Amino acid sequence: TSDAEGKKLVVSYGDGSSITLRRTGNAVRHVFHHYERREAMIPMRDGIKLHVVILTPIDIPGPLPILMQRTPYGVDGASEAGFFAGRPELARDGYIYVEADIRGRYKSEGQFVMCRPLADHRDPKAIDESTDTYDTIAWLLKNIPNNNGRVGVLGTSYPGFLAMMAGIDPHPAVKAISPQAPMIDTWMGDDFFHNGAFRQTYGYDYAMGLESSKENTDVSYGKDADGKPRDGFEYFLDRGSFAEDVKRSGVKKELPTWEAFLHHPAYDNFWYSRGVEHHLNTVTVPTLSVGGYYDQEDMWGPQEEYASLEPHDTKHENFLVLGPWRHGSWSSSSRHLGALQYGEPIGKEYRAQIEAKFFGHYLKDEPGFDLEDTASFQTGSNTWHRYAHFPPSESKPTAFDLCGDGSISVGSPCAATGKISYVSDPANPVPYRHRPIQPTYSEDSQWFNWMLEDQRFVTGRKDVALWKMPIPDHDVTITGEVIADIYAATTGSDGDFVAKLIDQYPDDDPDPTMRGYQLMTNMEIFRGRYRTSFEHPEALKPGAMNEFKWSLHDVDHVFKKGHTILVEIQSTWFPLYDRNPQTFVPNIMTARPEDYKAETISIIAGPAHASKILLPVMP
Ligand code: PG9
Repeated sequence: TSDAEGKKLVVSYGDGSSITLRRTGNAVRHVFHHYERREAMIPMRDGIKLHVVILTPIDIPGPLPILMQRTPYGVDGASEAGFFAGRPELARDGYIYVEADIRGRYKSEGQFVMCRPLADHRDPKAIDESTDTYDTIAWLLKNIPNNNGRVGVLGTSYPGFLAMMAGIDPHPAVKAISPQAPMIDTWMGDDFFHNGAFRQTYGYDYAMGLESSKENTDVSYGKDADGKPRDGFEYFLDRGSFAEDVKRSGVKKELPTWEAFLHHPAYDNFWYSRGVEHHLNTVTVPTLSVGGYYDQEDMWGPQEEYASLEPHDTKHENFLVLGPWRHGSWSSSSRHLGALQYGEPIGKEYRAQIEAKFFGHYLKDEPGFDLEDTASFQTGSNTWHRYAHFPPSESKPTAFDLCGDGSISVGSPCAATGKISYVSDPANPVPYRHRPIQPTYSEDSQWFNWMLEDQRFVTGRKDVALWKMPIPDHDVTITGEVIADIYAATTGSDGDFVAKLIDQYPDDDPDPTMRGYQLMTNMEIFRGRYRTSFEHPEALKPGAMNEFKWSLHDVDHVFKKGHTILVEIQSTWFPLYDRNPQTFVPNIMTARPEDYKAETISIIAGPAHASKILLPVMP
């Protein structure tokens, strides 16, 4: 409702509460309180000054806690409307809000280092994102009047990683952190590599966007002969290796992260030192990790973070929320993601029932936070579930054997043994989504929802092996980690394996848009050369059978009666991942055109070597 002049707008919520928005000039400011905005340059322990924007509500008596977000993406335009747009529940509750430019970005001084590794904190002069957070908080507590001495840190993605950094050797005022889609290890499973396979488009685009200047830079693949934006599939196929991408990019200056990709293709100390999971055993700050099952960038990070914190969580203050979200989409109140329908606004439910109450509890002693450990929105059944631990103890890893005739066998060995073979040709790789492919963050990009693409666009290709299991008479619920355990041989001396678990909807599904839809629930790649060590890759022996075992990460899904479980294995996923030449070379980043060869891959079906997918089946 609004008042007579339309200057005051009252928004009433179903739960009896309401907020007031005021109109200034012609615009209704989407604010819940009146804020004073100020900026500051805060000196760090090494003398470098970092820029912050501070928003203090002036219509709440206080004292109030501080809620902080640190970011590489620029805070200059930060306003109450901007920050709180995606978090109206926190806005309504009233906090002193601080947004900070990290070292070397936008208005902050110093040198930006991508995913800066932790320094040795015994050295009082050493700096990193953890010490910068510490020094910022020490200054804020002294300089913001009427704060209550408690600080919460939250953020999504790069800021999620920074929120985690706030919890490592934290300032004592840090009482709660919420790393949301944090990148935890960009070589193992987040933005830049997965199990050693290089995320070619993302690595190229993101480093160019962030390191070309202090502010974000747009990336373009140029135009084709008709003047249309060039298809990224062709752009990267034409160039070949990543070294050629760099050479032909037109970028004159050396981008540190491109250099890192070129010179550190394996999991050496460069990447190990950036792996946050190696530093989580001393964290005691209450932590709410949030992740999306369909997060196209940092799906692995929150799962790994929770799992690494869990063994040391003696006070039971390590919490996890998982849902079928893409990167950060819990800030939306949508009832669907692509073709996937939730039926309810699950982002809003998470924010109101969990996020706002988590910070209310730890920063203001408010009642209402009742999450024991994990909340997950289960797909298929479209229901929220709460678990005392993730995965829940009732879920049992169950072998779904991949048989020689394309069937799947559970509980007894495959009747049809043998193998399924396909030829994988790096000159004709399997696209990871419909073409044309635009730069990651460009206007027409479909990057955000590729994990939900109907896989019918590649199922049926000769280089995609397929297994099927109809579910005739009862639902199958899987909650926990999915693992691929494959025995395979290749005629080459290197190779990639991509495993995809798919829920195929029936042809008579009540929702016409979902008839026959092939929805991936889990998917992951493994680069063969890292079979025995991520640090020291080794050639595969042509023709020899080897076991390849890798995680397809967490799931919470019901395959409904009448649906079909599909498993697909393929050896290219382009240009999301660079092509494996299938000939062992010391560094794939610099592979020559003649190294790329078509090879035959065979997936073995028992009896002694049963290739399988392990599914966490619930009773
Ligand atoms: N996914 C982005 C990112 C995080 C960390 C490292 C590199 C990229 C982001 O959305 O911030």
